[in-house]
Amino acid sequence: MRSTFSGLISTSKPMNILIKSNKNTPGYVFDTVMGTASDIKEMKIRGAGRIARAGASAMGGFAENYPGGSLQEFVKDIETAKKMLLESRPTAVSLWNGVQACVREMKDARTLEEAKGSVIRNAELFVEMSSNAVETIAKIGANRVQKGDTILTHCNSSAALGVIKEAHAQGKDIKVYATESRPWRQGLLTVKELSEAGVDVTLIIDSAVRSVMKRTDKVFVGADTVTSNGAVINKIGTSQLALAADEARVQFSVCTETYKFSPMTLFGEMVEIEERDCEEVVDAEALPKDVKVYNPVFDTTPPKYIDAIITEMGILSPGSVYDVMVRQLGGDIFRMREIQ
Ligand code: RUB
Repeated sequence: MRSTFSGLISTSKPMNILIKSNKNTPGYVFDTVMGTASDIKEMKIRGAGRIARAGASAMGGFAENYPGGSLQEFVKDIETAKKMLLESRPTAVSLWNGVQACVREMKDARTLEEAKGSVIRNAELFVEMSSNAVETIAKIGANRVQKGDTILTHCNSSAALGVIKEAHAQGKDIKVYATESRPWRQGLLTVKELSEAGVDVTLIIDSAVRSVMKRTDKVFVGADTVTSNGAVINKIGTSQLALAADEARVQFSVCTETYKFSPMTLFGEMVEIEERDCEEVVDAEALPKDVKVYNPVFDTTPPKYIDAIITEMGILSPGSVYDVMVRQLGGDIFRMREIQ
């Protein structure tokens, strides 16, 4: 699969992918879920928040268009729909949490209509909660930005860009360096979005990070996953930014919705780092046959390099992630294994 910039979706708005139709076969409702799953797989929908909202919307659409039958059939079919979506980017905890949020009340449903209603309601609630969280993070994070700050960001995170755009809208006269983010070059989306918002933005290649760190006041990045010990998994290269920021005594902040906190890590599970096709890095024909290509798309930044985790619940230290996770999961915490 070749990657193209034009294949990337740049919208930060919640995606409405509910498809209405007069067709009434269960197979048809699976088509819409499959469409979303394949858009996620092919990176047409990307970014942790967007894939979570797209996954939840697809679940809501599935329930809304489900043509009839019994509650048992629906329960079975929605499991299949869930699986299709989760397999599209199997390491994404945001997607897991978004999809799981839709089915959290299914066990209480006594009829098909109740089950469908609960999935539709919870999908809408998730999309709304997730979009509101990004806005709240923008406001809280912008308070950390001072007039005249130079900011460095990586990849294309709606949460991090929300902070930057809000600081700009508050007239803080900021400058931004944005990394290209090889191999998919999501940085091109970032510079486009920031330039459209009127921000003074400069694109740099990934290897220029240490060089521009001298001129940087603050780093804001997003997160794909946050572990119970406060480590952050984000686009490959994020940990290099964190190391360079640490060396230069530059504040390193992670902007993330709390649903990216991974409950599985409480139980000692490691976060699996997605590896993608080597063709995304280089055309295989350009290489001698015995050369291998390794293409991990995320990396882990240890908590000691993170100054702040900016969430919709306020600014956290990496050390308080565990408390937030436990508080959010409440009595369900020891049942996580059963509901996976
Ligand atoms: C995107 C990426 C983003 C996070 C957070 O990787 O690493 O920083 O997903 O994004 P990819 P957001 O392009 O491979 O999905 O803040 O929008 O959720």
